[in-house]
Amino acid sequence: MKHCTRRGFLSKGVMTVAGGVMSQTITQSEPHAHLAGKRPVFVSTWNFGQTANEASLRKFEAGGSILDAVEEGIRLTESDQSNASVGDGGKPNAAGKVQLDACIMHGPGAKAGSVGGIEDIAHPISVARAVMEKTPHVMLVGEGAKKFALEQGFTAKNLLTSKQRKEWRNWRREKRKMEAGKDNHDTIALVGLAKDGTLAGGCSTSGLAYKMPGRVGDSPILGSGLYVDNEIGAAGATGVGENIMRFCGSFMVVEYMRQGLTPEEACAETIRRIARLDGRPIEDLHINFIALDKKGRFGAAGTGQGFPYAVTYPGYSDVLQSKALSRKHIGSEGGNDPIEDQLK
Ligand code: SD4
Repeated sequence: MKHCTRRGFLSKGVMTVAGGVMSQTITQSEPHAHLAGKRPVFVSTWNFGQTANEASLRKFEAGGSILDAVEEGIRLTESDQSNASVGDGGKPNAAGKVQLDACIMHGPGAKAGSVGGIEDIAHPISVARAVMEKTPHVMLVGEGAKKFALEQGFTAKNLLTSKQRKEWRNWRREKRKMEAGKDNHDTIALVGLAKDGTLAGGCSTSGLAYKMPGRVGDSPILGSGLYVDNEIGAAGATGVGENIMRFCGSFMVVEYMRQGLTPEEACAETIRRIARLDGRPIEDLHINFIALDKKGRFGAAGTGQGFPYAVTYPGYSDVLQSKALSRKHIGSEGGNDPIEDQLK
C-alpha cells in the first residue's frame, strides 16, 4: 500500500507503484478518476485519515462488518496522543478539561448513536456505538454519557497530556484568542462502503480548542458532522462546527447526491449554499466535507485552500487534495439548484 503525506503527494508525479499494484494518484487534472467506483472503499478527513482508513480496511478484510471497520479506523485516531484534536491527547476546553464528541451511523435501518461532551473516556466512537446498540436512545451527553460508558465497562482515564496541559496554561496566561482555521481543529470523519453496498460512517473529535465548557459542535450531531443514507451515500464534515450545524451540512451533501450530483460537486454545492445563506466570504467559514456514494465514487471540497482527505481501497491508499472554494465560487456553477432559481 502506498503511503504519502499531502506534501509528498503534491510534489510527486502522477503514477506510483504500491505493493506490486499500479495505482493512479488522483489529481484535479484527472477529474474522472474519483468516479471509477471501488468496493470496499474508505474515505476520511485529513492526512491522519490514511492510517485510520488502512486500519478500517484491515478490519474489513479480516471479516469485520463495515461498521466494525469504521469504528476500528476511528479508534486508531482516538488512541493517537500526538493528534491534538481527536480522543486521547486532544486539546482541552477553556477550563482545561478534554470534552469529546462522536457519532456513528449504520446505513441499514439508519441506525445511529452519539455522545456529546463526554469526559475521561478515550474512545467516544465506541461509546456512541454502544448507545446505538444497547439503548433505545440516539444521543447521550456529559455526565450521563460517562456514567453509561462506565457501566458498559469502559475505563476512565485522564485524557489531558502534559504537553496539552502546558499549552493550555500558556493560552490561559496569554488569553490568546484561537484563530479559526489554524491548528485548533481537525476532526476525523470516516465513511465506508462494503462490497455489498452497505454504508457506514463515524465522526470523532475533541472539538474546537479551548471551547466554552459544555460547547458541543457539529461532529456528534447526525446530519451535521455525519450522515449515512444507505440508498444514496455518506458524508462527513470537519471545520468550524458552528458553520456546519446551522445548515445540517452532511445531510445536505447527501441530498445533493440524491439529486444526481457527484460526491465532489455535492460537497462544493453545499459549501456554496452555506456561504450564500451565511453571508460571509467563503474563506471565513472554515468548513470541509467528504462524500462517498453508493457506487463507490468519492470526493471532497473545502473552503479557502481546501483540505487533505484520505482514500483507501484494496491495493491503494493515499492522501488527496480536495476541491478548494473561495469567494469567486459563491454562485452555483452550472445552475445546480433549480428550486432556488424558481423562488427568486
Ligand atoms: C467542531 N467540527 O467541534 C469540530 C471541529 C473540527 O476539524 O472539525 N475540526 O466544531
